[in-house]
Amino acid sequence: MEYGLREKTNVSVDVIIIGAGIAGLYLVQRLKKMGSTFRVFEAGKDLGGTWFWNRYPGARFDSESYSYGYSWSKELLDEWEWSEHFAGQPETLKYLNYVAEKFELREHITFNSRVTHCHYSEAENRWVVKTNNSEETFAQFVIFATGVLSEPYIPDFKGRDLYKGLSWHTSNWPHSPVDLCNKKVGIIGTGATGVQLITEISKNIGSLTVFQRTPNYCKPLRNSPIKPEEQAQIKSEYQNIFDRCNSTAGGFIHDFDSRSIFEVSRVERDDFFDKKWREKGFGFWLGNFSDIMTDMKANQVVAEFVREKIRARIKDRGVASLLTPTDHPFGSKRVPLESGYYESYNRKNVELVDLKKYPIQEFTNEGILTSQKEYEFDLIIFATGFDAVTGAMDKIDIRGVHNKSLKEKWQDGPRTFLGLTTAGFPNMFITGGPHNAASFCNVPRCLEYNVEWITDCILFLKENGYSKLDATADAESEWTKGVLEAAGDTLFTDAKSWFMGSNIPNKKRVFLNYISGIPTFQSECNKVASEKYRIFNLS
Ligand code: NA7
Repeated sequence: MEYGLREKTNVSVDVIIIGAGIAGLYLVQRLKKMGSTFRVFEAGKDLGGTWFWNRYPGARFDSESYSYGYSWSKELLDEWEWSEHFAGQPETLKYLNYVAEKFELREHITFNSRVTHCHYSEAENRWVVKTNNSEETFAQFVIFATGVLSEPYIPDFKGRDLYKGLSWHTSNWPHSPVDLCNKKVGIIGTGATGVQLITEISKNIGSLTVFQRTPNYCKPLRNSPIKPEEQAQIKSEYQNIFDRCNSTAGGFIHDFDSRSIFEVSRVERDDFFDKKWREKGFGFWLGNFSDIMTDMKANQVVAEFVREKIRARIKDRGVASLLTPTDHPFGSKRVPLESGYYESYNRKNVELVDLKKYPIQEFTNEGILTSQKEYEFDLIIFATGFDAVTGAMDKIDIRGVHNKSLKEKWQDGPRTFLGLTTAGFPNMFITGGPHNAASFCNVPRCLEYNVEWITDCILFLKENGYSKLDATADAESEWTKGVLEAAGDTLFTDAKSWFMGSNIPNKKRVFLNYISGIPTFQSECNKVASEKYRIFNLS
């Protein structure tokens, strides 16, 4: 049987892919080459995942553009030219569409199809997948390419439905342009998304009221167009760039300096900080001294440096104080990269409300009532983040062996082997799952690796006459323990953040990412593959 469009009418295929974002698209490319039969279900009306949904003004990479694209086609790398060092959302979505057209991926995707059920039938050793269109499909393998930050979170504010004006979450920004120039707008949330959005919309708006619970340590992005000579250099160095990314902790071109902050003189340290601060992107965070994320004293030195930078940019001292973080270590939450964020608060029509002092009591017909006063708005924007890493899977009724629900299995925190599989859910893979390097990564670098690992594994099973692969409870326990122990040695566990699941009420507070770095992760996964996947239960 051939792959392709014809399979859309088939109810039984080798593989079902859920999601047509960065991982989903590459899976299509790989499975096509392998000659597998497959279906792809995508909830959105078009492809692109994160870059399809997150089209709010100001949305852009915080990875260097040239480190973000797919690395698997030399032709693609030669053809595509990023216009800026950190591309905006429209360009990234254009890129993904370009890839889909070039490699003829789009026709394999069924859009507007949200998977609601995914049940494993032990008797038949196959998965039964249902969508919101009541379509039922069977497959030997199922791959969740559902994304790390794809399940929007809107807090359950009292009276939220009473509000009569416009409102939406940043990941549901309307597709047609929104004119805010005479509008009274309120925004809740000052994470990486809020920071990008506030900076952009405050330039041309009636008034903007920012409701902030916790300030962040933001670092200048320092974006600029890519000049023709830079373009040529990037193209000639692609292999080095990707090799470099795969050798670092987070898959970015930046990596921690091997020295401790306390190893160098004060002058040397300040020079180093200044140099890193002037760098583009995450260099100041992920390229800083080796101990800033493990030693609180080291972290405090960096944090104070950033606080000084923040204070210097805001005219009003009270506002500056509110925007200066003191309650969590620098970098323990994702560091927002900004391009004029702090200056937004020097505008007369931008107001900052401190929710720690004046919490939101309820929504009203006209707007928001805090413990201090009522605010009236034409539009309220929720920049309140995502039920990260596990949220998209939790929303699907996933059942494995003995009809066991994944949501129940993970209620005290996720348990996986390699962050790619979970015991009792045979032939099921996750591309950006919990305790996988992809959840703390320059995402495509890790997703590409995962897609290749998963498809190689499927090929191995087929070629060697195995029909079933399931992680053992022992392997899973060891992996989970190792991931959590490594995280426990860092300052990441000190913050309330999506890294810890603690941004969602009632979600178990447990580290969701993988912190031991790309080389360690890949070497563990490579070992499993080179040992012919024998650590799994194979039959
Ligand atoms: P984040 O980083 O989770 O930020 C969400 C923001 O929303 C943050 O400022 C939260 O404040 C705020 N929030 C959440 N719930 C509430 C309530 N109930 N009341 C007031 N404020 C609230 O999400 P983003 O979308 O900005 O970024 C997610 C990732 O996307 C980012 O890490 C990048 O990888 C790209 P809090 O800090 O919890 O006090």
